Amino acid sequence: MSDLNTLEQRALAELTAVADEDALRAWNTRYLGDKGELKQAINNIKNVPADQRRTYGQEVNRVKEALTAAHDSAVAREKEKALERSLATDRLDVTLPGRAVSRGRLHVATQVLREIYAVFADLGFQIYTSREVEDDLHNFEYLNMPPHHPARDMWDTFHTTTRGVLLRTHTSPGQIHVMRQFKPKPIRVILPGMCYRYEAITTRSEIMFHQVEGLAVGKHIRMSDLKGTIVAFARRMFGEQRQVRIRSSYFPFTEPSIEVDMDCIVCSGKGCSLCKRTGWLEIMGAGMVHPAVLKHGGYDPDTFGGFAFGMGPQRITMLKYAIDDIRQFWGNDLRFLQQF
Ligand code: FA5
Repeated sequence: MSDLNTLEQRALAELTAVADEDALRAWNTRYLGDKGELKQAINNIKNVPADQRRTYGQEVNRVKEALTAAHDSAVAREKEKALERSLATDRLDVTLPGRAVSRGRLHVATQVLREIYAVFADLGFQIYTSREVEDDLHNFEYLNMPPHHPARDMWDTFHTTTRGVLLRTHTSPGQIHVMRQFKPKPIRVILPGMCYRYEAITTRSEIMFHQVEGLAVGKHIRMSDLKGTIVAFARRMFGEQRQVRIRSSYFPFTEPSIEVDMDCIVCSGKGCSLCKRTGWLEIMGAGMVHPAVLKHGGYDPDTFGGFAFGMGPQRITMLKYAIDDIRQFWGNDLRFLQQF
């Protein structure tokens, strides 16, 4: 018992002399730790004569509680001292300007897509989201390209390991989905989305790029409607003075097929390096929907007609901002992206 008393007095005396948090930890290990002196006193209980064990046990508990309480208040005291020290030495200048948080922004591809959506929304077009993984039927066959049709070579295709399943090479297969869903009603939609082509990456060509398809189907749709829509789009997107030129072309799913040029936004037709001295920039492929495609979509080509167009927003963005390399779009270089 007197050993316990001595232990308690010694521990408390040492605790008052403890000067910092390290010393306090050392004290705790020495007296209250797993291998500390108090633990030894508890283990010693088996050597105490049986008739004194109860009193000894009670005394050990009392000493343990006393030391624990003293330790807790020493911890609080040390924390208080540490706070006072830091208040005295660390200074906070609340007048310093804050660090600017850099704000994210929309990718230039998204910005231009949204501009295109706004123009076509004003012209009465709805947005239809079609799928990126397609089957051969929709990407080719229903678009008037049966197996072995030579025009399939116009689109270098990523095939999946499942036969007949591929990544769409253009947004045109969406025409079939939308027609089958809306038939027999008139349609006026744009179909934006990512397309994939297994081709060499160059300054003008990527293996993944956006297209915006347009489709109008109705009973009285004519080539002049297509032309009016294209002119309205070009002027809203690139300036009210824009001139549009139509050239004859070939797509299996339109007849007749055209390609559309717009007078160069830099030189207004005089000839410069952007338009390669021609005065014209190509902006899209288009045409009147082929009767075979209307039929596959569930519309009777004797009653219904339609026009369709397909443009590449990345190429359009390159024209708009004089970007000379399409690889910048998905290169994730912040110096490029932050300019928009
Ligand atoms: C087509 O893909 C047709 N489906 C367009 C169409 C739709 C015609 C409806 C008629 C009726 P084309 O392969 O030319 O056509 O592609 C259309 C546009 O997509 C091009 O003018 C170009 O802007 C863009 N494009 C095509 N390939 C790439 C590529 N590798 N990288 C970036 N843009 C591309």
